[in-house]
Amino acid sequence: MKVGKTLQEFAHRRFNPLTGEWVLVSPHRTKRPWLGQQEPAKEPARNSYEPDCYLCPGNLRASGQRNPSYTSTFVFENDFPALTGSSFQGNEPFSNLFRSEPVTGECRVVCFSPRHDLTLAEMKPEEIKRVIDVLAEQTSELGQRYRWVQVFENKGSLMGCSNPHPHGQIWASTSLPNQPAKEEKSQKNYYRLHGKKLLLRYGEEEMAAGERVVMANSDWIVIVPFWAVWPFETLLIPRKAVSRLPDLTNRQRENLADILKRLLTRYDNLFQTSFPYSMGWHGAPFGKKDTRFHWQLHAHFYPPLLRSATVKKFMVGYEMLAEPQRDITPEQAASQLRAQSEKHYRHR
Ligand code: H2U
Ligand code: ZN
Repeated sequence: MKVGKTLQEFAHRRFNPLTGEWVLVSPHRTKRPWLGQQEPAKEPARNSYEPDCYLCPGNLRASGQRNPSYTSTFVFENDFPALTGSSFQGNEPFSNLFRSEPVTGECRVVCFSPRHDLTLAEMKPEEIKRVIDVLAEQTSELGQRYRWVQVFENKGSLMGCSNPHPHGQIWASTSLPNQPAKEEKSQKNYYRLHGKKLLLRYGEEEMAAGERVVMANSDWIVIVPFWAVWPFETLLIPRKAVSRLPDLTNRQRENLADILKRLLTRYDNLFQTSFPYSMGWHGAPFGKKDTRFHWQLHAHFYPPLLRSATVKKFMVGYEMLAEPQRDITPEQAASQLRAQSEKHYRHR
């Protein structure tokens, strides 16, 4: 669906069919003056190896364990896991207003490569493909024991990432967390009503409209979703029905590496900075009930930056107390991302 002129000019709300939540869009406000904080852009030159980094090959971690001299993607058990193999047993005191439940799980850290200075955007497609293969293997292994496997990356100090060595994380849990629980419900309902996956249909409609599409290849599409909350938020979806990372064919993985590299390069070029974000994969939950028919694999990218390498969007005030709000429209954000080169600014 292409938006009419009114949605580019007047305040309105947009609905997110995945979560059932609304976002307030205020395009008329994009010209308001900005007197907020201008943090200085700091882009320290990085070495390919850092003796003090707990993720570099051969180095000591906080736990006292030493990393092997790894030469490609390396996974280890998080030394400070948020989920562990044990929780309480039996019943805690329970009432409608005081509910708790046990949860067990596992947390792992994934070093994308031995190089301390190499983000996914600057890795070779075949190296990114290796990361994808590892994430798929991990998902299928942990999915045998856990209901939900959350693969994510927290990138940049702005997002609270503690170490610049490019890495992702995997948290697996016996319970279905809030966000996937909402998406599970919506995708299941949509499939029941329409006999088709919600995000498959959505991707097709976005391809036809074009105005929110950032890029596509034969297997993947990247969209600034109609209901995006973060200024340059994107949604990455396979163009055919796929439920989980391990279900991707070799060809789809190669094309994923291609589109990831191109997307992340555009992100870096937008404000000429190593673009911070939180991103993560959502695939069909595991367990007894088969969720694969209605669930379409996808990744969300949530970058905090608004108008420069230092000016970010704050989710405060109205967002915390009422609902998310944005000024620039998703259509404007998509067009800005489309205007970026796919050659990385650091290599020009
Ligand atoms: P960030 O991606 O948010 O920076 O977190 C890095 C993770 O690495 C964090 O979950 C783990 C932390 O617990 N970590 C280790 O497992 N071992 C260490 O020696 C330090 C950090
Ligand atoms: Zn390192």
